[in-house]
Amino acid sequence: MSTQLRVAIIGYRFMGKAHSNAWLQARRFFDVESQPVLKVACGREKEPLRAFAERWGWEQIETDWRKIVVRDDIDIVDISLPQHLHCEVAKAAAEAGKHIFCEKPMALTVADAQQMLEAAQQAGIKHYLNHNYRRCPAVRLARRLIDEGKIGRIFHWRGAYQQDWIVDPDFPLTWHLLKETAGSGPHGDLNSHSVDLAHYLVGDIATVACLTARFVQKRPLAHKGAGTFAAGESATSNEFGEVTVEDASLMNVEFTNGAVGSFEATRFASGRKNRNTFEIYGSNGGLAFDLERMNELQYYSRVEPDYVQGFRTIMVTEPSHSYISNWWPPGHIIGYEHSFVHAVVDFIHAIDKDLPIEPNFSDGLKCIKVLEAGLQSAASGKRVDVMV
Ligand code: SOE
Repeated sequence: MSTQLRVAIIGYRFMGKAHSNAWLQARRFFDVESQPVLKVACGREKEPLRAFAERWGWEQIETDWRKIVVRDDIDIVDISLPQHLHCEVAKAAAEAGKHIFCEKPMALTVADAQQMLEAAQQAGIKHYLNHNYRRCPAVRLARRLIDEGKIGRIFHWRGAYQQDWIVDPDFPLTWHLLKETAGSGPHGDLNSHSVDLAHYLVGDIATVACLTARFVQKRPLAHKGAGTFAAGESATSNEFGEVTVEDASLMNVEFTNGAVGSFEATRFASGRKNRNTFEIYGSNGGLAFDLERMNELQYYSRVEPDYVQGFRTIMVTEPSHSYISNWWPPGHIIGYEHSFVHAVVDFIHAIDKDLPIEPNFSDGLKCIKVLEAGLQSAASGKRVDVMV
């Protein structure tokens, strides 16, 4: 018998759209038992919120998130908010017994992330942290090849997450560029994805040595409510404000299994729009992934005869690849939004079958510990042990 899972979404911008689309598409393409119902959308500004709810089919709107998290007719709280708001909302939702689907990065600090995890564990709810790239079929294939021993002992991880949306010094001072709302710059926003992928594919990180840089110190103030990529039209008067996060972060790490790795996160890589890449090198082979070519995985095998060795490009669109058989025939590629649909499908499945889902708040906390150690290292100029 099909049951309903009634969803309340808090936040209606970039991630609000990506999540709404995922809630809508999940059951159209995948066999999940429960039917997600888009019950209520929440945000501070009534008019844009109403337009969002109408476009995406949310039944109701509400401007006070506190009212939403305690409603009896809500099963899931979807936190599509900037990270400085995650902790308070997640704790209240967990205390009210709601399952939580939360955007990354988990929180501003280890202390906040810890509180979120404790609240979720005490309440016994399902908690999912949306590092969506784990659910790209090519990333799933990378994990499968590693699990099958095809890469062997891993020596190297190399992650680089590069964007270029703030190279222009006139790009406005939006919330991503302020410590109070974002916690850090690309180190938290982008490296959180890369660290999560490294945890998933290589293992835990023991020590970090990091350096950060800020290239632009002041920017024109942004219009109230300006979104992430709201360039141009958002830059207001001649008033300027201080950028309080880093613009780039470079981090070297030691994994607990002896592998070593590097992470580069920047919003100043001209020409790189959303280039999330990793390379993994091991005793039996190598792997390389680039989100801008997300349907492909590069694989090199040392086990083959040397006269045919070389990196090959696997088109990850076969029915045997994760999630693909529910979409299109081979070669009919998928995109960014599909990773969100996969996350929602797995989350519903976890609730229906009472199964664990990853990444969850425990994985998120582990990630925040690495990131926080990175910032401490950048401030002190010293290598830092990651808190266990
Ligand atoms: C902005 O830098 C951003 O939207 C991130 O916040 C996302 O997590 C990333 O996937 C794309 O870039």
